[in-house]
Amino acid sequence: MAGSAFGPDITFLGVPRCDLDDKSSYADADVVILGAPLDGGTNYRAGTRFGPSALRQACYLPQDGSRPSLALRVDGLKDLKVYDAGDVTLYSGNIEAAVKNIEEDVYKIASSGAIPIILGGDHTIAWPDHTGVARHHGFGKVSMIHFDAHADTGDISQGSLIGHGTPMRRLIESGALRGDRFLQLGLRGYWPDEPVLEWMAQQRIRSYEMTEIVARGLEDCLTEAFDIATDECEGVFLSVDIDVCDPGCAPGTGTPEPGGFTARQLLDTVRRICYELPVLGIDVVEVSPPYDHADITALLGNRVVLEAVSAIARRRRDQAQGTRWDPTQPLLAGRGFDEQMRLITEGEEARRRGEGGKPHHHHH
Ligand SMILES: [Mn+2]
Repeated sequence: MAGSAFGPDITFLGVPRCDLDDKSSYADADVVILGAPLDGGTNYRAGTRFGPSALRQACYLPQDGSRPSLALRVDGLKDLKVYDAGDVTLYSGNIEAAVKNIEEDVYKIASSGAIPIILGGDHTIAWPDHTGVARHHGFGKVSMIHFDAHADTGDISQGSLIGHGTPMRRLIESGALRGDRFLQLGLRGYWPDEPVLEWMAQQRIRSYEMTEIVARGLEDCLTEAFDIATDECEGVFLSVDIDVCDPGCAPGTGTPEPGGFTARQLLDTVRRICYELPVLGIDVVEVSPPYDHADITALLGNRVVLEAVSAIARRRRDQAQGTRWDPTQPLLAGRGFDEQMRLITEGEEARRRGEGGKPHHHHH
């Protein structure tokens, strides 16, 4: 452990490394990134074992552990203490041991007071990811907002209780997650079947199928979901299956389903959740590099992580300073633009008055 399962041995965009076996190496962490290179839970196309590696490096900028956000005006990777613990030791062919190891590593991070961000891996990992967080904050105390084309609430898949189609049922059965504090957005297509839908209804899950989201508007659905997710819970676990996006925005995934979110919608939504809600854990799953094209899916997954970290940083800054982020603010407002405009305007006025062509560069 404490390294990447598959080379090169890199951290997320160059943030410092920590070792989960050495508590002092992440004692001051706000966020710890953890890779879960598992694809033993897939029922169709595999390849997500290469997800953590791709998510860590998919970017055209230097791997220097710094990413100032144009929109949020914070450097999430620098303003927060962010470490990368490397990949969980696991063998995709031994899924029972794999989920146990993932849960233990996530629990180590959560119990240190840091937010774990787990890079999948197939969606099987949501079971140990949420459980590891709930072991620290309390079973039933961590709601979940889940983005996915698929409900992932199956019971037994191809003879196995553990797989990427069943993690949400395991979480509700164990009591880690309350069914009535489980919000799903982006479902569509032709699965699950009636008996599974009936079980979901009995658990009082709130599932937003794409048609409802389009008819009502994403923002309305989110506002409603936020109220449910924060009721009687310590905080929220955010689980992002990249296949919530349309395959045009995320082709590199195991079970693509046409008709999903745009990349813009997903990034805005992740930003809004991490800015407005107390997020206790995050996973980004189902990025399968062997099926990707031009790194489209890995790039989006990398930006989902960055958007989350940036929004958490901005949330904490605004809470400390009593301010609030304004999404309508022009990019250059407050960045010397006003002074530049004053000089240009002054120069134009001078020209109109016939005082010469050059604007004044001195202050009055
Ligand atoms: Mn899923």
